[in-house]
Amino acid sequence: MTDLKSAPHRPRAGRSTPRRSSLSRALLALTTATVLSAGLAACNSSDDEPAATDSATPTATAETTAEPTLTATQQAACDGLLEAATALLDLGGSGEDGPSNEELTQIAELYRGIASGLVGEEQAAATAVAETLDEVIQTGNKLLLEDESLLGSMLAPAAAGRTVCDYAPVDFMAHETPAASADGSTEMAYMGLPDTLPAGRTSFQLTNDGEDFHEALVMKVKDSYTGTMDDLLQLDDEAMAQAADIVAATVTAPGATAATNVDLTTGRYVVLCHIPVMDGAGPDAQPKMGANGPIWHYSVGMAHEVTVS
Ligand SMILES: [Cu+2]
Repeated sequence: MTDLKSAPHRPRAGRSTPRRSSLSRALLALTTATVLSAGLAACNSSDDEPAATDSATPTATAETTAEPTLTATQQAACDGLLEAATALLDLGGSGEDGPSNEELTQIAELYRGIASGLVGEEQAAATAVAETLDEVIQTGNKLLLEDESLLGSMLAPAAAGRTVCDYAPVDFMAHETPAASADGSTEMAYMGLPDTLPAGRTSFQLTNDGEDFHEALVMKVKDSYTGTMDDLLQLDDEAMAQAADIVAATVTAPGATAATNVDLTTGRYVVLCHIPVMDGAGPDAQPKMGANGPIWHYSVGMAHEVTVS
């Protein structure tokens, strides 16, 4: 198993800025979030077949007429899932010591609201998030924030986005292709992500059929940024954070599936995987380094632009 927790990609540049960029926070969260993937894999029973590519066609078209009949608490939970889409990143912390008690209280309240509108495993997961954050607030033990079961619980309720909230489903896959190149590098790509999507509440579901962890950071490109996606991917983290905002994020272990929900608005989006390519395998593997630092999955193909209209 790839132990990214020990990988030296925690951002340090953020210290020089008063507020950490959302991208830096994403990276911080992912150093812990990837650890949770082992727990997610355990939660996904082996009879969970990865989605076939022909089912990856988004069915996001004729959703406007029939509003689902939801109770008030269900509707509140569905609204909460959109907010929770970036809560994982917020745990990375907005200060040197991680998230403040005020921030933790907000996230706990968010998950309490989600829990009250859901049932079953998704409700239990949301309740577990709120209880764990309460404990962190009471004890000050922020190590609990790195517990893989907490992070798994934070992602699990997102599945209700399509089953309860009826958000338009978009299924895609993280795929690795062993390259023919002499250095044995791997090419990576998302399969099944469309080039265009209609605006509206959308449930992204990522299935990982590779051997490494993969994530989906859904980034809304700012109107002020006019470069191409390839231009964007050349930017360093700070510059990328100036060009685009992370609006949703999820992460999956090999063989697992994870969801995230976002209310898409008109404009350009880039979905990318900001996990480093590892040099070798096993617990001692280190990120493969390029001329400008670690080589990210998005640099070897795991990025896709989606235009929302
Ligand atoms: Cu990846």
